[in-house]
Amino acid sequence: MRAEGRAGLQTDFVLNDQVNDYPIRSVETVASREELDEFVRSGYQVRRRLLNQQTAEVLGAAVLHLAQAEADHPDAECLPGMSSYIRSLLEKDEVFHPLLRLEPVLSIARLLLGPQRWIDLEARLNHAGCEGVAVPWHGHLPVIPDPLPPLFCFPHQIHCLIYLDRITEQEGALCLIPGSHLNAGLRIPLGDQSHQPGQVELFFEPGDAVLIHANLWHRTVPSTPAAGFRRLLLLGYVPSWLRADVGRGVPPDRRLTEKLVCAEGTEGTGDAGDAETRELLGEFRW
Ligand SMILES: O=C(O)CCC(=O)C(=O)O
Ligand SMILES: [Fe+2]
Repeated sequence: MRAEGRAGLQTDFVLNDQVNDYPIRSVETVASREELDEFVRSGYQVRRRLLNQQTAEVLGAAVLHLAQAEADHPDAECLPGMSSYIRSLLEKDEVFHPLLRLEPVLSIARLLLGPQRWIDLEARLNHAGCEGVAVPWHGHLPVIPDPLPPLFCFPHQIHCLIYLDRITEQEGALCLIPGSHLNAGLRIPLGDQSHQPGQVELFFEPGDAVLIHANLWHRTVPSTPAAGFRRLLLLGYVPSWLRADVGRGVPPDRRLTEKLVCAEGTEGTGDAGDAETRELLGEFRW
């Protein structure tokens, strides 16, 4: 990698890609060097008015529409009437496509993580008027082994949370522990919603966003009965080589591994095979 003009926040990355004649990928951002350094240290960066109010409204309506359309699907990830996750948004509504090149988030992600990224876009929705809806303390990529293997690929990702509704005390703050993305030894028990030393509480207007390192510990404060909708988009900037599908070559007539994913003798019943087999076949859930 050759880094040039760092003060001007343009970096020319030369890729060690023989096949493509060692191409240069230039990345330029409006974010300042101080902002980037601070993000690396703290693991988060708030970006107010990333989207304008009208765009937030349009995207919020699209998220609600998809949540309603999927609610009765057997694989829907929803607690009926409370909250839901909607995955693969880029495949479900073209209104989300402009987010592929959302700046300055894309250039920040490329400068800090490397230029070759793909974008995973998901949404979360909490329904209005529901008391006690919260996400306890968690990080997004809990895959760090101890001891750390010498060639371990550290799960550095940036996740951009874009709020499409106003988030006040009623909907519940987003709480973060600055610097916790660098503390793999921090172990908060599952379901913990307690106040943690040094936690920061954030509230948002529609269109505001926060970038977090995927392993920054965060949670939401439980909603009150007066809560409005809480809709947010989650953009994940994932290394382009990190994918379960190869995306080329002759596709199989039948996916024979589906047999392995189903437990022996129970194929087609929906029972899953053992966790190690599923992991070896590319499954990852948290
Ligand atoms: O609702 C929020 O503000 C954050 C939700 C969250 O952390 C998640 O869905 O992983
Ligand atoms: Fe989260």
